Amino acid sequence: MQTSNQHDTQGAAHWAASQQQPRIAIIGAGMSGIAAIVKLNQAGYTDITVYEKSSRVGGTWRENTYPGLSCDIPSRWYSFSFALKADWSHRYSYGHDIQAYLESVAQDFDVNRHIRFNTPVRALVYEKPHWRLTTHSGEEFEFDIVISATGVLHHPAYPAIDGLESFAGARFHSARWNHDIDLAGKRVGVIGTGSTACQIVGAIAEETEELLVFQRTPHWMIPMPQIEYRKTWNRLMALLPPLRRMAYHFYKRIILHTFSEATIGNARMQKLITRACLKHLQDAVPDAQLREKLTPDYAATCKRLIVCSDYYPAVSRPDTHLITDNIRSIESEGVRTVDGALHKLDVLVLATGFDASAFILPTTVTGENGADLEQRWQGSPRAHRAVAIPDFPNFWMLEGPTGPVGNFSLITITEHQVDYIISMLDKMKSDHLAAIAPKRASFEAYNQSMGEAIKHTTWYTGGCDSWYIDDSGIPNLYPWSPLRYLKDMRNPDFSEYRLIHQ
Ligand code: N01
Repeated sequence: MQTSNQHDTQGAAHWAASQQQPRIAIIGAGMSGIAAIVKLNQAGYTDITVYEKSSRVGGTWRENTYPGLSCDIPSRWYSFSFALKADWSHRYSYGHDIQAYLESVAQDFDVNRHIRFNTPVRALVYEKPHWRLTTHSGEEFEFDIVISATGVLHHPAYPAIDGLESFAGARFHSARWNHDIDLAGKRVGVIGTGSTACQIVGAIAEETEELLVFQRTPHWMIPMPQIEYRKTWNRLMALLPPLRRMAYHFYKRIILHTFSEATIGNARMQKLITRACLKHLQDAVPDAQLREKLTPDYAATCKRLIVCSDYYPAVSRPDTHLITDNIRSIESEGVRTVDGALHKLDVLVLATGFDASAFILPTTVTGENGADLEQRWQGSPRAHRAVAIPDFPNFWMLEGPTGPVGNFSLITITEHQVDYIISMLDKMKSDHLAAIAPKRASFEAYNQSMGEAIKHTTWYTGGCDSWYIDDSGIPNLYPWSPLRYLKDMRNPDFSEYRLIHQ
């Protein structure tokens, strides 16, 4: 087994007792991995090795390359607080611009020197007080701290539809876009009408010969107030860093006080969002019959609210067909719906979402006394404050289960989680601790109070089904204001943790 260069293990009990650098492993070099590297370095924790399965940084923004890919959170806020960019081209950036931003931050902060690219991790085993990390190729390394930065939505969910494999044309998931296929002159089918599908449909409708959109459930949608930034405005942003900071906080405040409030029981905000969505539908879709098909029968914000202006005009085109009969099967020629119709297709796009309960899985994670993470979760991932799990000491998660996700910037959440982890490392250092893990009682009390609070959210009461809901049938989300979460991350309560000296 190998160990980090900087660490002298000879005779040392553990890093905090011997006043050495902790050896930190981070799994994943996406947005949260980059945030962790930069902030840990800034806090003086520099012995960091990042294991990245692919050959580039970027995570979800590297993997998703579908037409129309953009971020429905304004970029002035969807940015690292330590690297506010002046020259975004649009208020809502396109995927390639965000990927370029992540790569430039990685370069500016000399992040890549920590990363082992093309090195997926197979297993993590806690061998008190260290973690043994095994890569897919069988190499083994020892670390003091492990941070999972794998993101939430990275395992494509393929629909369980009979005959999926028998389709004779080109078929691919939205997160595995096949750029070799020219859509011009083709009959293209898109299964799904979530955030991803709406961006794709808006982008490809003009190019395809005919576009068939298979909708199982209509989604609520507000328009995206997109603008292209003027060069003079961006020059001003470059000259005045406080202006960038003001813009960051402006969007943060607006979004946290609108969308987030609506989901956690603010009836007024809920009503406003519903009204804005209905007006969008009325304005953008002239055909009353089509409008009816596109009108959801559950509460707005129950599923993730879609922010998109291109979808309704695209489905209103004469060469686009919204199919609302459920899919019975897929055949070599196309999709057969329950009314018996066969919808012939050349290309089939599966915009059917992701497995949102995997997080770091299928990497096997074994904690104290052989505790197995997958068995522990059993399809219903739970964590303490979304970052830690009892019996898994010194194992931290960024964007872990039951955290605040939704219509706001995950970068802000991640940065606060990194700060929280740094507080834990500082505590280990000052108190010479071998390990920290949440107390089972704290974890259970926290999750129980979340379970009660979730009953007041629209995710629970809104009458929909979504990826927010796990195998237990309960939304796997933070049920209070994200602002409360950010505050809690800034003020760790160490009494919730076992502080382990040996
Ligand atoms: O996936 P989804 P997504 N037969 O799970 C349908 C983030 N994101 O990739 O609604 C027929 O939301 C399913 O139908 P239904 C964002 O967090 C962010 O679109 O379940 N249909 C649904 O319509 C988002 O929430 C941005 O009835 C089937 C669709 O597939 C998350 O990614 C942009 C089916 C899946 O929708 C996931 O969005 C894009 C079946 N068997 C995405 N199975 C930003 O801008 C599934 N469906 C930041």
